[in-house]
Amino acid sequence: MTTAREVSSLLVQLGVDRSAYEGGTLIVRSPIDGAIIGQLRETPAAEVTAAIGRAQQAFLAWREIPAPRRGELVRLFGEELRANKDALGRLVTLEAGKIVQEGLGEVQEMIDICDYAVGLSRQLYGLTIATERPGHVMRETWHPLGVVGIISAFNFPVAVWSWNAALAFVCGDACIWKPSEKTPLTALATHALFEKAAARFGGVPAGLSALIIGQRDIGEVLVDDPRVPLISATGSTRMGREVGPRLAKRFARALLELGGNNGMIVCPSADLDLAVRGILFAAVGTAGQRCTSLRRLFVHASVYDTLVDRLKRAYGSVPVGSPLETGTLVGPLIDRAAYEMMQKSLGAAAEAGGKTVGGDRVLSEQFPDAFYVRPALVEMPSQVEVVCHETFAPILYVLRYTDLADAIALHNAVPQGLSSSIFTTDLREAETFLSAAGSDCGIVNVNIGPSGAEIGGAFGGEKETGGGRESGSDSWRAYMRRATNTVNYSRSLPLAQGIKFEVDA
Ligand code: UN1
Repeated sequence: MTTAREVSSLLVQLGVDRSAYEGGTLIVRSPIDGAIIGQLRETPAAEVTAAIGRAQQAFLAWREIPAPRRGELVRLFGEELRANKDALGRLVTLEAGKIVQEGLGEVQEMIDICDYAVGLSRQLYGLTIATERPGHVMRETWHPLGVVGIISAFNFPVAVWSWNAALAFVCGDACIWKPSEKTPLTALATHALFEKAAARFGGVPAGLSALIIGQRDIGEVLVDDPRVPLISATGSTRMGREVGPRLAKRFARALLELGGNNGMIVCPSADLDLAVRGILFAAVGTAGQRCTSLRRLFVHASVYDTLVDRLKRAYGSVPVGSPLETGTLVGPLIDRAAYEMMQKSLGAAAEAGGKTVGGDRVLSEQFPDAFYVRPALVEMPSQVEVVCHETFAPILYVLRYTDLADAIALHNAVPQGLSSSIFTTDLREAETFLSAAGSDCGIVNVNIGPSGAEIGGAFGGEKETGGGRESGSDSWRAYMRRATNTVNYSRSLPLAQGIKFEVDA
């Protein structure tokens, strides 16, 4: 079956109407073979504005529904995802190019966050705080926030929306989703499943969740609308630099998940078998197109030759090919532009003295319109400029170190701060890396690569990564507004700070 035929049959199976992806102006190609797999109708700006209006109305009703009941909607959505995991996972593979295992993993991540959000729907709690005044109580309450705009990227085309939306719905918010223009088909399918869940729930206010399809200009309509108090945007630092100031201008909240340039330190005591596996999954998995992909490897001089030789062998033999084939571990890059960026960075690295293994295009005869590459391992003499950039491709820069403090300093000397890891069996080294003086990232791991985070923890990072946190822990607070309440149940009116302010009246 051609990719286009299979995509169409999966979309129909998942409940998407053909009119949504045929005959429109937004052309979508599969990175597997470059074939056109969808022509979507784009949402005009006026319809985006109308959708925001409907979402705002839906929010007013939804916020009154008890949170555990709101959780029921998310539970039903989780059921739809469980029942359709194979189909949606395969569609992720066809549209985003990740291997089937990772397509399925992405849907599993959606199921996991639904389960998490259902539990959370009974745990949206605030604090009770001691007050300085007799006969008073002070507490914090958390209330639904409003319409949440979600802008997602091609590499996690459906999971990122779910991390946001599952929490936002239980928190009492409405959502408007602008998926990447490279991967709108998986968004159509996900939203169709959500609508099935909403129909089973019964009584979901119309417009509680909307999907808008198109380019950056409709994203801007969402970002600039004063009825949208929070924008959660995942993508490049360049995108974040556009979105952040626009939100700041109208004092809206930003939850930004931007670039990563994730590093790993391999210490003398490291278990090298584990390290090789951890490095491989993190650096070449998803063809290096995760924001948590491993891009910089600092190896202690005493294990450098052994580890790098093993990595070179692994890089030479890791199966690259169609992500639909069993056994493939590295699928295609998303498009030609990604391939060209990769080659440009490899050129810059070579000019700076880098020695590269791999990086070349493969399978171009079989797939002339798709971009498969052998992952690149680049031994660098130092952390030059190109190493400090995020190139969204399977390039791993390797640097040698002798002193852990120097390695940590180099590790932190990049503008991004998403994820990081250390491989060591020495408690002192591990704890140093985890300490205040260690990694400056939002995610810091020991004996695990930087990618593949579970949903239970807060996900996000520092510096140019944008500072947002989504998914687990207390990330839900971003989707609610906090009210501090002081209640006086006494018969007098003492003022805070002991202020006397009396009148005879
Ligand atoms: C992303 O690449 O945008 O940690 C997110 C991971 C995934 C999330 C990646 N859970 O690799």
